Amino acid sequence: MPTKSIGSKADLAINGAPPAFDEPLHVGRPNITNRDAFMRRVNDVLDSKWLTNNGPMVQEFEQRVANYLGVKHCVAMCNGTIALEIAIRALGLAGEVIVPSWTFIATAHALYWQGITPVFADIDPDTHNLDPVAVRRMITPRTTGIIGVHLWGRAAPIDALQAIADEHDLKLMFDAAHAFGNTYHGQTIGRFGDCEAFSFHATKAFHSMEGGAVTTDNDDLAEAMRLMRNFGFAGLDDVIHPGTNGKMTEICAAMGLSNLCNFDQVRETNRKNHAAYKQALTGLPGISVLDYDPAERNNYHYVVTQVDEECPVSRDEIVDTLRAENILARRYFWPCCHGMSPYRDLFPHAGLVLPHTNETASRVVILPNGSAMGEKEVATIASIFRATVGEST
Ligand code: T4K
Repeated sequence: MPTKSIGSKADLAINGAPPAFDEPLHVGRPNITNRDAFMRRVNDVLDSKWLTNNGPMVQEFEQRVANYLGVKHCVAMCNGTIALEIAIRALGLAGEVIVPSWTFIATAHALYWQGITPVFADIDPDTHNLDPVAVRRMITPRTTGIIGVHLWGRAAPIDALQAIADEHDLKLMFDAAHAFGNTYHGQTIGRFGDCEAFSFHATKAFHSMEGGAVTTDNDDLAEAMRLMRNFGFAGLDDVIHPGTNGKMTEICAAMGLSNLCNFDQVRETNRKNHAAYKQALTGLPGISVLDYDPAERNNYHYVVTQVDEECPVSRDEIVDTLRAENILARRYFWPCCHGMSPYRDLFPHAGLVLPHTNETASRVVILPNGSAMGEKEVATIASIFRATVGEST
């Protein structure tokens, strides 16, 4: 609950006043949706003495997620990064793969970790997703694939990327870490490209504490990934494939199953908070809240505000002001992958072909959402914005 009302700059913690919240408000505070159902499942797991290795909870989780997404296979993994890595390996990607730089570092690392060069293509500043024209420009004889990212859960330009992949005989996969339950042209994300990789990290709209999955309609690909996540074991004492340990635990699957039942509630809470933010922040000079297409289904997990030139204060001043109030706003994903190690040293000139990435990512602030948030919290955050930009409240 907020602890003060804010009428002017003098009321701001950054100017010496007490913070607006005693407890920090996080971006990505986990939604704990159904504690009793989860605890019942935990007891079942403990009673069964089957804790991991493709147990009954994981199998049920895979089936339910596949049904929910309308895809043939869901291959559950221990986290989203391993899901990306296993998908990349199962698709046989090598050489260079085109990715956006404006994404969580795991998208690039999943390639680099396997000796593959991530080649960063620019984004469309309106959609925040890969610009297909920029993708074409980055294709070389070493390119083997494209990884589109559905940033903030808004679908990448799937059809255009598929056309490029078909034309150049490239693999196409998606990092769908943000997009659980969302649609593209009315079809649930999870079946596009060769496969899609999800993260079910605690901070995601739908989570299993730690977890991830690759979804696909391709039987052979799913089979290869199932082997890879279990060291390549096809049976007792029988390894037929190089593999790793990417297995989801039974307790994580239990958390995922209880959260899946309540996912629609989480989505509705997020939608209401997003609408409240939108209404409260609209009209402030140089501040806008990114829209979600009302014709699609969205999880509204990320409240993305953009701070433009007309705003009298900078993006970073806004972040510092909010953090002083105990509102832990985030500059996702700054300074983008090409600004972080090892990529900033390997490709010191990458930024030259990423003007929209640099410009747009430097203007974004992500605000808290989820079940820890409600009308009062959103109203207080809006009053902090108003005082910061010098509007009377
Ligand atoms: N691709 C994309 C596009 C992704 O966004 C991600 C992950 C991946 C791939 C990889 O998936 P995973 O391997 O992670 O499954 C967080 C998450 O750790 C990361 O999963 C997520 N993206 C990214 C967008 O956000 P950080 O470094 O910002 O997380 P952190 O630890 O600062 O947590 C965020 C806030 O939530 C903090 O204020 C603390 C709070 N928090 C966090 C946890 C874990 C809690 O209150 N409770 C908790 O249990 O990366």
